[in-house]
Amino acid sequence: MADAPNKADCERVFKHIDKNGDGKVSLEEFSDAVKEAGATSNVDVAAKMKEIDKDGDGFISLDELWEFFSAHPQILKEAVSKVA
Ligand SMILES: [Ca+2]
Ligand SMILES: [Ca+2]
Repeated sequence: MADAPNKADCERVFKHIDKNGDGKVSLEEFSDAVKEAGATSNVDVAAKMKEIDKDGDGFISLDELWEFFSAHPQILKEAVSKVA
């Protein structure tokens, strides 16, 4: 599968989104990332965050982001092209 999501790509995107480098993505950081991706108009950021934040601690971990990108490889591809 040429389009299979790649964990190294996921890590790059995660590091890019995690602006303060504390190893987790807050709602604020996530919201900035969504804005940066230009998808502001009809994205409910808080709802999306809840969808990705499986354990509900209010932060997105690398594992949680990876799980999301595994299910949505096309979004990972777009994200990688933006941080590259
Ligand atoms: Ca952070
Ligand atoms: Ca979490």
